[in-house]
Order: sequence, then C-alpha cells, then structure tokens
Amino acid sequence: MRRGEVLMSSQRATYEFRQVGDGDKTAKTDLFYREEIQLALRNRGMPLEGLRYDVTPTGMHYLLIHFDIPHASEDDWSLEIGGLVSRPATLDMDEVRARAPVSLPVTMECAGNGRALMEPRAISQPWLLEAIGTAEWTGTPLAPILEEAGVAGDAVELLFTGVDQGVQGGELQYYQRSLTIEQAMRDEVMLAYGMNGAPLQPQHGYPLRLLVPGWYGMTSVKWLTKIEAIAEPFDGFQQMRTYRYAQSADDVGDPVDLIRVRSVMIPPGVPDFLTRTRLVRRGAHTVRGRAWAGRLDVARVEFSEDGGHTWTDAELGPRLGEFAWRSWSAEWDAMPGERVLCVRATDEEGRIQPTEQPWNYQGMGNNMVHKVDARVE
Ligand SMILES: Nc1nc2c(c(=O)[nH]1)N[C@H]1C(S)=C(S)[C@@H](COP(=O)(O)O)O[C@H]1N2
Ligand SMILES: [Mo]
Repeated sequence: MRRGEVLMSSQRATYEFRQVGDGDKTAKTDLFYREEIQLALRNRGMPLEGLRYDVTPTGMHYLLIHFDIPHASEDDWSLEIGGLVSRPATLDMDEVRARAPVSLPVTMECAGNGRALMEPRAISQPWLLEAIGTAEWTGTPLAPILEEAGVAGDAVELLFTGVDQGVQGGELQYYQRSLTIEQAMRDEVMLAYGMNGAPLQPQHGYPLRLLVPGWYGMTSVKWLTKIEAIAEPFDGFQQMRTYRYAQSADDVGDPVDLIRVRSVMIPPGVPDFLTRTRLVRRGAHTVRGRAWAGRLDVARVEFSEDGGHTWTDAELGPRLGEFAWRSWSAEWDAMPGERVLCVRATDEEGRIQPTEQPWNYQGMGNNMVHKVDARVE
C-alpha cells in the first residue's frame, strides 16, 4: 500500500501558505486568479456537448482531485477494515474482485459545480457547470463487507481514507470523509474498481474507490485504503470545515450531502470561440439535455427562450438508472434576435431549480437555472 510521501502524523500542526484573494477567500471580480486556473487545468470538466451520451465517455467525465493523483499499483494495494469492529480484515484487490460484482450507472456531480457563477465567488476550483458525468461503475457492495467485519454497537460512523495527502486550510491531511452506519449500509453504496467496463483510471481512484450514489462527489473517496468504524462523528477538514452550506468563514453551517435537482442543455448551434455565445440558424430546433436529482427522480423539465419569463414543458426521456440522469428535449422555433435560453427541472418532491442563487461562502450546491446566450440569424 502506498501512503503519501510526507505525513508523519503531525497532530494538527498548521502549515501557513500564502493567501490568495481578498483575505476572506472570496473574489469580487470577474478576473480569475492564476491559482484558480491552475486548479481548473488539473480538474477538467465535461464539455456540455458531452450531455449527448447516456454514459459519459471516461475521458470526458469531470475530475476533482484535491491534492496529487497517487501513484498506485493494484499488486500491493490493501484495504483495511478496522476500528470498532469485531473482525478486522485486510483485503487485497484479488479478494475485493472475488466478491459479488455489481454494475450501476451513476450520475456524479461535484458539490462545487456552479461555484464560479456566484458573486462574490469562493476562490477554489472555479466550476461553471461542467462538473458532471455519468459512468457505469463496477464494484462490490459495501454492506456485506461491513456485516462480515461486525461493526460494534457503539460505533456511530464509518471513516473512509484515501492515500492521497496534502495541506488544505493549513492542515496536513489524508483525504477523508465519513458516513453514518445507516448511510454506509445502503444497498447502492459500493467499493468500485471499474468504470465503463475498464479498470479505474489513475485520476478516478485506481485501484479502488468508494461510490455513494445520490451524494455529491466528495463522499466517493478515491484511492480508498482504510475503512474505520468510529465512536464519535468525524470532525476532520473535509467533513467539518469544507463541504458546508455556510455564510462566512466562521459559520460552521450545514453539511453538504445529497445532489440537488438540476437540468443542463447541450448549447444549440455553434459557438463563438472565445465567448461561447451560440450562433443559431432561424427555424425549428430540438434542444436537448439531461436532468437529474441525485437519489430522487426528475418530475418535470421546462425550457425558456426569453430568459425565464415564459416556460414550456420539455419531453422527458427514460431514466438511465435509479441514480442517473434522464434525457430531455424541447421544441424551439428560433426567431432572429438575441435570446437567453434557459432550462429548469423539478424533482419528484416538488423542489424546483432557483432562478437566483441563494449565496453561500464556499460556493456549494449551486443548482441555479442554466442560461445560454444565443444569437439567432
Ligand atoms: N481520495 C480522494 N477522493 C476524492 C477526492 C479527492 O481529492 N481525493 N475528490 C472528491 C471530490 S470533491 C469529487 S467531486 C469526486 C470526483 O470524482 P471523479 O474525479 O472520479 O469525477 O471525488 C471525490 N473523492
Ligand atoms: Mo467535488
């Protein structure tokens, strides 16, 4: 097993690095910092024309890697299951693969998707709307592994640790997230080693990752090497200090968890290279896209050509799976002029995408209506 190269369990030492931005970690300008571009170049998004595919080609699926992609080999990988369990175990990759396999199409979205559309924006990975993808994941369900290990009655959470390490918020850390026992025991939660019929690629967590369908992506810990049953709720950085719906640096806020309802369109016509404004020929068009709501189904998708003043119902395609998106299409008779195309979805519990984003400090869960500028000729 390959651990990061640095950490000698430094007991919460802090490591101060240069601050970027206005001191409060937000930017109030349209200009982007070099550091945001640096992150954007490492963490690719899915170009929105990729919404054409039911299953996103692996090379188009978005990426989010906080630190470095670890250099891992499945030959010496091990997954440790320990903490408050009666039968601690260590599984190698042959043992993981020998277990009952499952495959599931899952739409994954980064909780920071839409961050750079907020004003002011949190200085971090500057997603517009491309932090999405749907893959056919293959792995083995987690629940039976936990049952075999015998999670003790006094355990309240399971802590998942990746081998990747770095400094965030001044803290040297492994990437770690937790789930309650109940959340972790759900049928769809799996240890995944395959993506779209091939082994995981290095950047997607090779050789093994957690996959928690319906949750924003941060929960699906990549390069998974340890699962630990713990007696107190985990209070590490990625749980308590980030992935929060907070209003300021001091506000603990509420945890970010399930994916919110969202619809996105394939921008019609052709783009202007720099601005990405669309040039569209006049006449009849079928505008297409995808809509999802995490664990929930999408009940309705509406399309607008006038910036959201008037809406017409789009037609819904089949749901690709219980945790995957639906396609939608809308007929549009494009008349010459400047148009602002919009799409919005409603989930099966009646929650609708907002037209104005309720702002939050970390730029989380921004499911504001998708708008596309188009010039009809
Ligand atoms: N070990 C580890 N797991 C991780 C991350 C990470 O940086 N390290 N990033 C998380 C975040 S924020 C997201 S959105 C998803 C992205 O998964 P993908 O890159 O396979 O699309 O992985 C999650 N799992
Ligand atoms: Mo993310």
